[in-house]
Amino acid sequence: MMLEGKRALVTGSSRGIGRALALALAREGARVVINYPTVEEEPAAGEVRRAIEAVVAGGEGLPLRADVSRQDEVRRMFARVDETWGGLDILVNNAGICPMTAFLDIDEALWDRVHGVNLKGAFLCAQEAARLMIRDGSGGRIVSISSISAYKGGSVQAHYGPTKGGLISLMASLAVSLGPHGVTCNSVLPGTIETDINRDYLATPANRRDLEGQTCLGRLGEPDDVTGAVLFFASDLARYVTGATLLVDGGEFVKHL
Ligand code: NAD
Ligand code: RM4
Repeated sequence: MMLEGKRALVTGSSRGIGRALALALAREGARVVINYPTVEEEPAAGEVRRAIEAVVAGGEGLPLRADVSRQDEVRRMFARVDETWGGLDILVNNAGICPMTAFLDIDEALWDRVHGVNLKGAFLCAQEAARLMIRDGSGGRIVSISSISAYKGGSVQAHYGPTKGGLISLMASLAVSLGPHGVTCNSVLPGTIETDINRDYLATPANRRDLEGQTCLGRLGEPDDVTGAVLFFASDLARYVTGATLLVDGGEFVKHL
């Protein structure tokens, strides 16, 4: 129970990595906001709440709808969190999209949408979280889910990789601004984790084989493979770590020959 009594919010936690993170934080004793973007996602967010209640005695999940790319919705969500729990200790910027698209086919609207969710969304949420954390003066944790795509290019990710590089840079600047308030800001960089975001891409056997072969461990990741790194940054174990990055990629980045 490393996070007993802590109040956490995981953006985009109705599915995939976010869902695993919400459950992992709850298992460590945190109350968790299960953020989701649309009414269509409401049943999935409700399922995560029930899963938390089922696996954690006294566990509490609070589903809240907000599209993180919209400041009005983000502000409303953080106001609800503050009304309900009187503040926030941990923010995990996890919401993200990656509509795989060849470079020449990426139009302005798609570029803006991907940046709006992945990078602006993290900025908007971090700013609201920081206001509460600074006000309460009890420190805090901001963890952003970046990606190995911050470092490596992709033929169908020219709109996505820059948002993930941008998150590392955003966390660096926030580490500087928020350090004096005892708030740490770090980035987790997953490799390829099987979720809805890459389901279609991985359905092509050659794509799957290629990505599996790029790892040292010889397999793709699953959402639970990412939770340890986030729990580390979210907990007291990482109390002197800020502005850092941690690859969780099965050794994809270091593998050359
Ligand atoms: P996913 O598609 O399963 O989940 C994405 C989640 O984000 C969903 O719950 C979705 O509802 C939510 N979301 C989308 N738009 C949103 C918005 N505007 N506001 C709020 N929530 C929104 O994908 P995933 O793999 O679980 O991705 C989670 C994060 O991990 C993303 O930031 C992704 O870029 C990152 N990531 C994934 C991988 C991977 O291989 N799966 C690798 C590196 C990084
Ligand atoms: C990740 C990484 C993965 C890809 C997902 C969509 O950041 O690039 O390989 O599957 O994005």
